[in-house]
Amino acid sequence: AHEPTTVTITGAGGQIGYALLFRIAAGDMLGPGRPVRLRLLEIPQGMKAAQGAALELQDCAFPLLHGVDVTDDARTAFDGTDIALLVGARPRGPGMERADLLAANAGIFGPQGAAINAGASDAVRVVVVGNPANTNALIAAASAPDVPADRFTALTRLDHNRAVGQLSERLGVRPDAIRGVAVWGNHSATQFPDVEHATVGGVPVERALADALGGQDVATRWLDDEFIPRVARRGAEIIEVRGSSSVASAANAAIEHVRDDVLGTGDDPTSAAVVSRGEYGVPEGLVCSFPVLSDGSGYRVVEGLALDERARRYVDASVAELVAERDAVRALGLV
Ligand code: NAX
Repeated sequence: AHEPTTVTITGAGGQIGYALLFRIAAGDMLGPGRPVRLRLLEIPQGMKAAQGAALELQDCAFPLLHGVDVTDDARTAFDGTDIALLVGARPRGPGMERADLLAANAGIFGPQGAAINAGASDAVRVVVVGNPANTNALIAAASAPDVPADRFTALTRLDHNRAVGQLSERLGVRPDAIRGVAVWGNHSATQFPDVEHATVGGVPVERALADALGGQDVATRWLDDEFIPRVARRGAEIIEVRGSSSVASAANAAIEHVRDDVLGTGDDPTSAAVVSRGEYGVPEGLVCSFPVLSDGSGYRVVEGLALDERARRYVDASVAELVAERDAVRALGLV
């Protein structure tokens, strides 16, 4: 039998927190054989919501749940933690400039990185969900000098799943027939959801699209003018239609991100933002989304894929945005 895994969730009193907690406690993230201990971190204003969720967790009587602690102290929340999901973040307020947003979030992710550095388990894995996710992860990693940087990742699995969902609908196939989709770059409107190496039922997606849509040119136009913008702006579409941001789909993606990181992807790549080691010419140290595999010991970038000129343009544009964000937090002395 496994010892309980300690899982810390920040922003646990928020919307995504509420969608995450019950699924993690039910075993959806680490599997049916792994008990969990939950640590819920909130700010004072969010404590009641987190405490209420803790009461409801008790009322589920989940057999895998070995305890829930609610705290507004980061050191307590991350003490001995094995897996940290950093969800709570400062949203962009009216009139807030990008530098203000980055600085406000550095004020959250810097101290949380330091608390992880001080007390987390030696094997800790961290995923940042709160936006701007990539740069928040960069700041957290920079604030945790004793933790290997590759333990810090940021969530682009929702973008990945959105891309698979769009292809599945367009091609009239089940999502699990599609493999090899990759999301590159920043979790933002500049991201590049890439199908160049993707297959559907073993056939290249680009060929299947050309067959379905009536030619290579039509397929490329659909990718450039409909697919990529729709995936990249899906968050805004959800807000328009639902009247509220993505919650259950974001929680689902975070659970799949951690599950695949910890239990392994098998030979089916997914997408995650990881600390670049210079792969594909992405500057070292940036937290950038790539196609990744994990054998259970953490995500590694899938190397050696050919990027044509069109793909290179998309990747470069999103990486340029990541560089600008990094330079902005550097200029503020935050990394
Ligand atoms: P909510 O506003 O519902 O919840 C956020 C919670 O975080 C609040 O309860 C707040 O009190 C808490 N919080 C704020 N600062 C904190 C701190 N320093 N320590 C601990 N808790 C703190 O937002 P929600 O809808 O749950 O979204 C959370 C974050 O996820 C946002 O930053 C959002 O932009 C981001 N998202 C990221 C996605 C991704 O794919 N990477 C997709 C979904 C989502 O948009």
